[in-house]
Amino acid sequence: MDSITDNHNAGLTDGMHLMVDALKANGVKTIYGVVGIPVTDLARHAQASGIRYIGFRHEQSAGHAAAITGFLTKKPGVCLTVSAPGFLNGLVALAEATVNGFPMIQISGSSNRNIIDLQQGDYEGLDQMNIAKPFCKAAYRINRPEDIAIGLARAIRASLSGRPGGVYLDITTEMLSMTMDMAEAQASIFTPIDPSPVLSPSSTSVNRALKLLSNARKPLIILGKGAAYAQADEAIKEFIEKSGIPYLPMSMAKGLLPDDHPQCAASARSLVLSQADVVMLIGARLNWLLNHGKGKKWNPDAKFIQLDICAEEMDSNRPIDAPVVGDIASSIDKMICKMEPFEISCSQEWRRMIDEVKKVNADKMRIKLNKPTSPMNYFNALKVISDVMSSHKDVYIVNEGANTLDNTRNIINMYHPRLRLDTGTWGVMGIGMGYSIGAAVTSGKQVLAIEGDSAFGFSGMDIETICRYKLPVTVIVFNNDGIYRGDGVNQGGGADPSPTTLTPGARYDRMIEAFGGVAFNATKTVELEEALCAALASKRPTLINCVIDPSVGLESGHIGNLNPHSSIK
Ligand code: ADP
Ligand code: TZD
Ligand code: MG
Repeated sequence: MDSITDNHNAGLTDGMHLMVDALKANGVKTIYGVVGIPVTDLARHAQASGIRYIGFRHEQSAGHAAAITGFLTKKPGVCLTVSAPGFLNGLVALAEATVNGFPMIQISGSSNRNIIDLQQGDYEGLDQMNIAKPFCKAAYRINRPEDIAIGLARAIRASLSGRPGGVYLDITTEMLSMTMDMAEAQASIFTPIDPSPVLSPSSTSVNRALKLLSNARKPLIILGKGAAYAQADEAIKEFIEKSGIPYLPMSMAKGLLPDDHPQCAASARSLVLSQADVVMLIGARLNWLLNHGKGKKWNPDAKFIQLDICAEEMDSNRPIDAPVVGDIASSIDKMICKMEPFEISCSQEWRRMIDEVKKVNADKMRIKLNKPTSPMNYFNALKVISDVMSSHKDVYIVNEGANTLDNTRNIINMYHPRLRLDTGTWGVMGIGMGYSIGAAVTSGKQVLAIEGDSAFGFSGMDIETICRYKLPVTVIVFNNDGIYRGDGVNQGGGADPSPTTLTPGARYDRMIEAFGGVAFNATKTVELEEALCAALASKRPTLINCVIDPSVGLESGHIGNLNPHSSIK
């Protein structure tokens, strides 16, 4: 008989059991993590209690899986890590979730407080809660089992309310084994009421916004991933269609309305940014991704309306003429209700201008997509993928890299909300396998990850996780032998490869064979098409090594202008 059973027999429970009971009572269905001291038994017990436990090869991927679960479900995804290094590995994902506005909770085991606080050198000893604080929305430590329910409620509420984000929850080794009366413990469990309360904007702010919009000659709506997160899809569509205003989807808002919608201005981006006179941002920040709303890409006289739940976001980069602070569902509903007397519409002339540019750009793109090359380039490879995916519109697309990211975003149309998951606000590498696993586990649907060869390397080992859990994930590695390109030169003339060079001719497909997955090596478009069709039909874990010309990528993809320009060469 083990000590846990002993405790149960004595009418006692302990911190570890109570933590699992509280998670379960709060509707946590999945925990993503890596086990070790002091949380191995917690994961075992979670699994025994009916919570799905997905064990990863690296905590960063587990954290990304939790973050994307939060984005997709509007409930915090949960990631479990061990102390010190495990905690630190997960912290990158927690910080990214916070920057992206995705609700997640990183629960980490930690060492004994008395040793930590006197810096006496415990096993994996680190003052984790204080380290986590600057990287997340909130950080809490639970020191006693009787505080578990409150600690978890605080974490859930902090992750979901206002602008969502990452929360750190520290559970100490000693707390996990402290005992408590079973009946009292059960009575302490509760679920927080209304953790992400409706925030209705003031009528004054809505009227101000509608008035501004009614005076616009060249209005534009920009949809961001906050709009996607809000799940107000029908209302957003209604407002856009009733108003007739063209819209630009930010990367993860693609598909909120289908990319082939007549009002979509994605392929006339430069025109609409440089000419729009009133811009309405819905769940999108004026950060670097929109050139901070100023500079030569923008009409200097443009006026801005911003719909956001976060009041302090207003005026962060430039003055906002009509701030509408509220949750997007309430804000859009109110705008629809009040729009009629304002006679919001869009001039045919503005729409025609946009349509003309769209047509010119589509013609230019068609030429690039249809030009055969050997080896393949980004365009003809993505043409194949785009054609195949047009009959698999409900498949998630996970996407990272530089050229691989930018070209995929432009070429692969999305038709449904929240199916495109990518590098997000920081534009970082490493989300690939974590987001793929999180999306597959949460939705039960198929995922296609389109990965640069460098990008894939950041989380590639977790293809073992994909194979172990038999997830319907296909990974295409755009293998151009390097970061941006594979033809870099060592400028010192030595034998070492250049800083951007990766192993030439690497066979990433062989990696998945080690774990029982399906492997393809595609050197021609016809091989790529066959491989992708087979992968989607089989739903088995598959990796396609897609050989791309090493000499066709752009330095930093479409953001080469952000590289510092050294005056000394
Ligand atoms: P993108 O990168 O797609 O432009 P951002 O991440 O910059 O989008 O912006 C998302 C914005 O959406 C954030 O400012 C966030 O506060 C806001 N937001 C998130 N959820 C909601 C919501 N439910 N209601 C209103 N605003 C929201
Ligand atoms: N490290 C992290 C965590 N994030 C980053 N964004 C980078 C490094 C720098 N970086 C980029 O911004 S893109 C990229 C790196 C390393 C990889 C680009 O190469 P790729 O894609 O093979 O993934 P392409 O198709 O060759 O451009
Ligand atoms: Mg590459």
